[in-house]
Amino acid sequence: MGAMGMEPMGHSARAGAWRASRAAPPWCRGVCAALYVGVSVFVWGADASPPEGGEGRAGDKSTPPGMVWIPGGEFTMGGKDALARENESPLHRVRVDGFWIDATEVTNDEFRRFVDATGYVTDAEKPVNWDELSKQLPKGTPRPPDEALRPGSPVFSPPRQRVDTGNPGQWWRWTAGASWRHPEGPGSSIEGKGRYPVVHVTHADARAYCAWAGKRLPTEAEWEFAARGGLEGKINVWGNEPIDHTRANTWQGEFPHQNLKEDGHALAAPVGSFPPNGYGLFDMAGNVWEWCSDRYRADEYARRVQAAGGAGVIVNPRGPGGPPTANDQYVQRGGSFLCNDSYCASYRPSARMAATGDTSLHHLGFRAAKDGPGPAGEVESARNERTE
Ligand SMILES: [Ca+2]
Repeated sequence: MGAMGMEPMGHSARAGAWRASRAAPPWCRGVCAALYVGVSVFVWGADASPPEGGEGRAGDKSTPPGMVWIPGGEFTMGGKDALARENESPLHRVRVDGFWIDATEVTNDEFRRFVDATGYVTDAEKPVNWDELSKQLPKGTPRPPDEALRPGSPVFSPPRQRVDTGNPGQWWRWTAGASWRHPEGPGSSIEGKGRYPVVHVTHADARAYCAWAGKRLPTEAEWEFAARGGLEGKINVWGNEPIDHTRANTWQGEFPHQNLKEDGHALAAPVGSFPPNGYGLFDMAGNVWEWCSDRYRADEYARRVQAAGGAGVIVNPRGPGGPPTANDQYVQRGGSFLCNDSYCASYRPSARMAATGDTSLHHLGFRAAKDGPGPAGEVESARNERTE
């Protein structure tokens, strides 16, 4: 699901999916169009100039606004519960240094401040330069329809009746004009939604915001450690009790045609609408997916354990190294308002998802992190051994 936040899109990058499907499958119409936007990611990067004073700037001895200090510690990373996927194995011990992390997903209000201050234009708001993009696609790749080259992003568009959940194209619609300002497409807006999580942001967009704010994206290990809230080896961020509508904003009913909205939210919810975890972090389960800094590999855990000689504690893992490429996928965590046990139980803290960095989606946002020192000049703490 990577890109689509659903299983069937699996971990295939949009660009990868496109390349692999010269004869585009039905889902590719619209969804694949999103991949075209990707290349424009590289337009920004270079001229990104972090501001003198961004959100979250604070004296070293104070708490950055909206952030929570996560004391360094050790934990078991990965999952092997009944809903766990292969990419969550093997379980392995990880230690992370202390770090700050946003208590909530970055909101529309916060992102707007960044855009107002910098004039930043997100990738979903940029038209696609086909001449440039075609250089990165197989020779002979046909030019997509003009519609697919207009600025836009995929929007969740539920079918009216039961469908095969193996085909995300049945509920994702490439929507020209969809962006963080217009989450459901033209005609929708974020007026009155300042406290909703920003969505339709690519990995580059998220990094640009972080740079402006004097922050960074969390690593995948930091994210999972923070999500666990001090609990060790639990299935969910609240413990081992199964999910219900009071815990997180996910999907109740039969996905994707029947949304019972028992949790009160058909799509995203204002951040902080559900109880926080043990560290005081909100929406670490559900609501919107959150980008992490790591590049993604399904077998990353096996590789890192092997590299460590099969034993010991992995310290501050940062994901696969090597020179980045346009096809790299980046980790997403936390699941979204579309998660449902029948389909995608990714609200679990160990669940891993990924998409190419050029991906923007209706249910994909982020939260930021920041290095220490912590509240008492703390860089890292003793082990975190709180149990439920
Ligand atoms: Ca919901």
